[in-house]
Amino acid sequence: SNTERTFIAVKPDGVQRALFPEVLRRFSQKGFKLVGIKLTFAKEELLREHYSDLQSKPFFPSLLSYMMSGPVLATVWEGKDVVKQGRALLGATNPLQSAPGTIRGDFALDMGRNIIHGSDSVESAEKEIALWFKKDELVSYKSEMYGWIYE
Ligand code: DAT
Ligand code: MG
Repeated sequence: SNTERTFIAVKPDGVQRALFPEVLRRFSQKGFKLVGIKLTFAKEELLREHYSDLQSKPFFPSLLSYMMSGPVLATVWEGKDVVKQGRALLGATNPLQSAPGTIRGDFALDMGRNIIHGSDSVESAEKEIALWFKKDELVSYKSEMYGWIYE
């Protein structure tokens, strides 16, 4: 459906390197609707929940300090197949394996500096949106571009 939602976060390096406008541009121009956005310092407790499936990995401590090294641009996007399409816009987890044309493929080299996060399933998107945003921080509005995006 056209109301599927995903959580996309520009990580601290993406914010500091001024890549966030490029991320917003790519998601917007693909046809997705921005329904939530905020610049925020992620708390350790939130990150432990966000990355709970990775807590036993050796890279977990460095992942947490990376994610707390500066502000994160947290966003929520809505549209057809947005979770899977969003992952395609991001590219592979390892930027060395991300195709040119993807965000990580165009702007990153190291796994621990891969500039952006995207939910990997509709279920994790719902969990992550609830974790990062309060209900009243998400906005409902009619996108004037929808008639030109959807048949
Ligand atoms: P993704 O961010 O593509 O969803 P993930 O959820 O498996 O990937 O891992 C979360 C982040 O953790 C990832 O963006 C970068 C880091 N990471 C994952 N695997 C790693 C590894 N083998 N070595 C170092 N960092 C890793
Ligand atoms: Mg993931």
